[in-house]
This record gives sequence, structure tokens and C-alpha cells, in this order.
Amino acid sequence: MTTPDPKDEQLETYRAPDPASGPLTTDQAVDVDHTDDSLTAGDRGPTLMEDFHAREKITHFDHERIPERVVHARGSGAYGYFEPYESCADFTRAAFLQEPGKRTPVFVRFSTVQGPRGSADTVRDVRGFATKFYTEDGNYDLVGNNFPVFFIQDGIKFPDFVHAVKPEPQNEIPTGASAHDTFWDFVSLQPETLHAVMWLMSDRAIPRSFRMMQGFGVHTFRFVDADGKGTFVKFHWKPKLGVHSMVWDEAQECQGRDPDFNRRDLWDAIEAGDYPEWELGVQLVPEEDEFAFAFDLLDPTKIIPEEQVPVRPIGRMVLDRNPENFFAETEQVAFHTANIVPGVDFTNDPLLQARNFSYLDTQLIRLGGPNFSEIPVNRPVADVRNNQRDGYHQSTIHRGTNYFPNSLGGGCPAPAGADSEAFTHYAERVDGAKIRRRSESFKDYYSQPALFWNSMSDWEKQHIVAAFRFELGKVETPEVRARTIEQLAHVDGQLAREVAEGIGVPAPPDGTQTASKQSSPALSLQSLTGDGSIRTRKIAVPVADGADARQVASIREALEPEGAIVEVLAATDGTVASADGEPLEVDRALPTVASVLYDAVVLPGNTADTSPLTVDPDALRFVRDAYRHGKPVAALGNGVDVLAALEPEGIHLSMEPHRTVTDQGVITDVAPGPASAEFARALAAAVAAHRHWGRPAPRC
Ligand code: HDE
Repeated sequence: MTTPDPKDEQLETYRAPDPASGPLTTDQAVDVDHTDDSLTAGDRGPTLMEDFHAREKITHFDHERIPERVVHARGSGAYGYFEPYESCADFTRAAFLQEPGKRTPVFVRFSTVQGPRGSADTVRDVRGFATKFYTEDGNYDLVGNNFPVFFIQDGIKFPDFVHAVKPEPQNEIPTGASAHDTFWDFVSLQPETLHAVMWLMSDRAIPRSFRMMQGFGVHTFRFVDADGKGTFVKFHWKPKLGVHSMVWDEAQECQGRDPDFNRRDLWDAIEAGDYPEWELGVQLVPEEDEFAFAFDLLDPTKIIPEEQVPVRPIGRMVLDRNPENFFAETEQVAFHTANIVPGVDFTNDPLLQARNFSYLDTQLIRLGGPNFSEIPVNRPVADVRNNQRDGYHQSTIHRGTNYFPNSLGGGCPAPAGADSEAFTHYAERVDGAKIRRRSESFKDYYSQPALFWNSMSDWEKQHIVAAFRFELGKVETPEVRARTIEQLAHVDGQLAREVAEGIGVPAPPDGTQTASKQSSPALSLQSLTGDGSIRTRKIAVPVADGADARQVASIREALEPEGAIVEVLAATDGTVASADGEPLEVDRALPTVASVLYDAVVLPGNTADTSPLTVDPDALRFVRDAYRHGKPVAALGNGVDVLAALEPEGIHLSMEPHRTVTDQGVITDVAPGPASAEFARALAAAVAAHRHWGRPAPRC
């Protein structure tokens, strides 16, 4: 028996009654007999004011919308739990990190940043990764991103940065994209952006799935132990399924084919019981080592390379429950960086300090007043006792006195006092004149963008160059293009030259580069393959009449026990006639799907002399796209005909008569029987590897 989830139990008291438990009612619980026609004076007469039901229904509808978040407007959330692997008492007294296996409920919201609520999921953008831990000591919010660094160093620049990246003010273009003049103008003038920009131009900005994405706290925070001793900490979420991305062409097509791709993926996985899981890791830095680094720990544009300070896994988070109502939960959840619990504290990172002001402030308007912490998704599971009263949407019936000190209420609620377990601010000594000046220790803008670039594999570098060319190619102002190249030249000469060449800007002279040649292998996607499983990977099996049903069955038998999802596709829904005459069930009609919605494609054989799919434009396009996007492409029997049909377009095909051949994620076995064990193994390995970049580029 699983232990009850205290958050779920609390939510139960807020759930609406079962809609089937009685008839339709007004807001006042009066039964309604009829809701299709207004109350009118006669058959064709005017509507009467007396129609309280129509008035209430329409008035409520008129006010259904609230302002969307100024950034991170589009998001998807889920509930779950966190449990530590071990006691973390050595470095923090946070109650939820003391006991191995002790579950704390969580709500997580993933988001894009630039686009509005209705924008597409697979845009090139940072992803938000915000976690609310409902701990016994109150709510702790870790409001992070899927990049470990931010674009600016001081929160006072946030409005400038967001104005620059958001759609341009005159025409509200572009939606969900940073590829426009104002963003790159800002970047070219503000070199502190460059490190985050490198991440933005990398495949990290187009994740395959929220479930396959890292999360980072970004700032250096502080843990505080029971003796009041502080330790600097950086937080990392590492997905069990590994970190996997799309390619840009695929991401763009996906924006049209399924704008809800990431949202649907998260929802479907949780509904299917494939609960996504992340490991929480920490990089711990003793306070004595505050100045032991080449950069300032307070600078949010810097990482601590994992080779320098390893990431220590301290627990795991599992998301196992979808919200029941998007608006009530995912839209109304209110994160706030200043929601912290005893055992965790801030540092003087100037970006974090501004966030601690901004998040509370933004919810006041967005959620309509000061009582948003009473909205069910935001309520702590621990008791709230204070003298905050009244205001819009107050839903608690407070009792007793409402001030402190009081004698009439027995002095309650009274502060816990200095010797208690209550939160006390870390007693950091602060000393200095009031100044408005960036610290000198923040002024190295190029070393870490270079570190990132140097750490990339060849194919990651190629994707980064292509992304810069795409983005800057959309910039209309030549001076902005040129200035950005000048900045890139400080990061890496090769990068700057290759980008310049693609956008018609003169290549910078050799020797401009000032940054270092250091690298951190932990930054490359190549090192982040996760548990190597193929769980939840979607495999397409296109068929036509005459398909070899034994081969289709053998593909299912090989992949489904490993957790992959196999879908049979054909020109129409329903069934196709298989080779043995039996109907073969079709999961989806080819015209309604696309290769970008799958992780791999497997082509079974057919009784026809040549596979009929060789003349099916949807099937050919499907296979061509899968190949171009580096996905595993496999064929059995005369399924190889489809690959052969695409050879003139540069699709590379190796095959031999009597055995399985694997070549850069293209797997063939021309034998007529069911898939061999060798074929099944090769296919699973190719899917687990995600993408295959060593292929010769096709000419299509
Ligand atoms: Fe945010 N950010 N932010 N941010 N942020 C918001 O809060 C802000 C920053 C992040 O799913 C807003 O409730 C300032 C860094 C996430 O609901 C707003 C600064 C990081 C989310 C706000 C930053 C983030 C937000 C908009 C610079 C990664 C979505 C609506 C000082 C560590 C949370 C809202 C959700 C949302 C302000 C910088 C992550 C306006 C002023 C750095 C994941 O308050």
C-alpha cells in the first residue's frame, strides 16, 4: 500500500462534486431546468433582465481570462514526489532532506519563455523548470531553467532583456523566436549574454521532451546546517532518460504538426504510467572556498565545471499525476524564489536578489490580489498561522485576534523565537558603501562561452553554427550582424568565421580571440545518455496491403517489452490486409502523423514484388525525414525497397543477403522471416543512441 500523498489529500477538499451527482446548477447551487434559451418576452421578443441564469453565465464567461505570465507564459505541469537517497544533515537542516526515502509532494511546471500561452512547444528557447516542494516546514520553490546560466548578471537588466527578446513592439513579431533584430542588437551590445546565448544556439534549446531535459537552479544558493554553518550549493536536475534534443528542421516542422508536442508527451507518459524521473544533484562549495574559482560564484552567467566540483546525487523526483484542471493548477501555480525553508538560504547574486522581489509582485496582478497562496495548488501542506487578513478572494475564515503582540488571543500566534527550528536568515556579514557599479569580478564575458564551445562534439558545433546562421540571417540590420560576429570572435575564431561566412559578414581577422581553450566534457550531450533505455520512445511501422504481419509482430515483440511504443501506420485508418490474409490493425493514418512525431521508423516487408510504400509519397517523406533528422531507420525483407527508392537522394543504404547490417543507425535485414534477435538488438541499441550524426548528408 502506498502512503497517502498529503497534497493530494488536501486537494480533495477543493475538488468540485462529481458532475453526475446532480443536475446543472447556478453559482448559488440552484438547479437549472434549461440552459439553451434565454428568458424572452414572447417567442421573438427581447431578453429579459430577470434572466439571472443567463446573466450569471455570461458575466462569468466575460471574466474567464487572467493576464498570462510576462515570461514563461506557456507551460505544462504535473504533481509527484521527491525523496532523498540519504540524509543531507551534514550540510543542510532542510527537513525534507533529512530522512532517506521520505516523500515530499511536489508540483513541477515546465515552460518556454518568449512565446505567449498559445505558442508552439518546440521553439528555440530556454525552458523553465520550476519545482514547488510542499515540505512539512512550508513551501520551498526551486525556480530553475534547463540552462545553468542566465543572459544577464543583474536583475535590473531583466526588463531590457525581456523587451529585447519578446516580439518587436510595432508589430508583435516574431512569436516564440529570438531570431529578430532587437534580441541580437541587445546581445551584440551586452557581452554578458554570450554564455547563455551559446546554450540557446545549441540543441539544448530544442529538447525532445521535458522528460529528457536537465534543470538547474542557476544561482549559487546556500545550504545551512543545524549549527548554522553555510555551504554554497548549485542545484542540478538530471533526467533518468538522458538529455536528448531535436534538430532544428525537425523542431520547426513539429511546430506545425503538433504545437503541443512537449505538453502532450509529458501528459501521455504520465497517463501511461511511464513516470518521468530526475535525480537531484548538488555541487557543494565550502564557504572557505568562495574565492577559489576563476570566476565569481555570485555571477549567474557562470557554471562551476563538473570536473572541478562533482555533482553529488542526493535524491530523486518522480512525476506521477497529471493535474485535473489546467487553469486551476498549472495556470494558477505561483512560484516565488523567496519561498524557502529552514536549511536553505540565498546568496548576494544580484539576479537572485531581484527575483526575490519580482515573483511575489507579479502574482499580485496575475492572480488578482494578495491571497494567491490560498489557491489550492499554492497552499502549503503545513499549517499557516499569521495575522495577514482580508483582501480580494480571501477564502480562509480566520478566527481570533489579528495583531501581535496581543493578550486577548493569549499572545498567539507567537513567533517561534531564536532558539527554535524556525527560519533565521543566514548571518552573513555585509559591509560596503552604496554604489551602482558592476563588480570587477563579473567582467570575464568570454571564457565560459568558449568553455561551452570547446566542450561540444563536432556535430554539436555544426548545429550551433547553423543556429547562429539561421538567427542572424533573420536580422535585418547589417550593423547588428557584424557586431555579433565581433563578439563571437572573442569566444572562438572558428565559430565566428563559420557564422560570418553564412550571413554575408566579413570574417574577423585571426587572433581576435581572447578566451581560453579549456573544455568540460560533462557539457556535451554525448555524455548525457541517461540509463540508455528505450522506454517511451515512439517507433513508427508504416505498412500497406500485403504487409508481413509476422514481421510487424516481431518488431512489437522486440521493442514493447523494453518500454517502447510501436505504432502501425497506413494510408488510412482501420486495417490493411496482411500477407497471410488476416486484417492488420492500423494505429494511425499516415496523413495525420509525421516522422517528427516519432523517434524511429521500421519498414516491414510485403508480399508484393516491390514494397508498395516505394510509391506512397507520405511514406517516402516519412522515411526521408527520419533519415535527415538522424533517427534510426530500419527495414526487414523487401521493406529495404523504400530505402533503395531514396538512394538517389543521397540516403545511404548498406545491406547484405544473409545478415543484419547496421550502419549509422540504418539497420537492414533482407531475410523474409520475422525480425532476428540480432536485428532486434541492433534496433534497440540504435533507438537508445537517439540520433546518428555520422551519416553522409542526404541531398534532400
Ligand atoms: Fe523568472 N520570472 N525572472 N527567471 N522565471 C517569472 O514569475 C524574473 C530568471 C523562471 O512556471 C515571472 O510567476 C526576474 C532566472 C521560471 O510559473 C517573473 C528575473 C530563472 C519561471 C519573473 C528572472 C528564471 C519564471 C513571470 C531576473 C532561472 C516560470 C511569471 C532578475 C533560474 C515559473 C511569474 C512558472 C517566471 C521574473 C530571471 C526562471 C516576472 C525579474 C535566472 C522557470 O516574476
